[in-house]
Amino acid sequence: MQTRVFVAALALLMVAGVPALANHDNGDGYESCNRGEICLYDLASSSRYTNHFYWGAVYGTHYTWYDTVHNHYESWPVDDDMSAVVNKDTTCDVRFQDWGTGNTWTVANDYYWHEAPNSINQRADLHTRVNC
Ligand SMILES: [Ca+2]
Ligand SMILES: [Ca+2]
Repeated sequence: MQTRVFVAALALLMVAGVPALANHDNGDGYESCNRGEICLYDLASSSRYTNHFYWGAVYGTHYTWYDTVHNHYESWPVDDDMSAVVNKDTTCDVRFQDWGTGNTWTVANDYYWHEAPNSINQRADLHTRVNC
């Protein structure tokens, strides 16, 4: 029964043009980067491939990029692939970390587009909310 309700809700979401919830935390579920969301981007020069979060996350295999042009999730992971971020968290900065090098990168919740520096570009394994 619960499965049936879930499938019906999912179908409704898809009809409404809202991305399917394929990952654990996708912010508000809309393609636009909205207030409260930490918005990650695959490319430094384009917002086409994105993933949005309300909370901290360890990426692992849990998150893949959402293609805002073709409206579906791609197969390639966010893990070790983030190149830009817009932080619209209401209270916190966001800190990215690469386990391999130990490098971190902290981004203020200033609503601006930030390209990842070389030290962490395409290397981040997680992000946490800091300075709240
Ligand atoms: Ca969103
Ligand atoms: Ca890494």
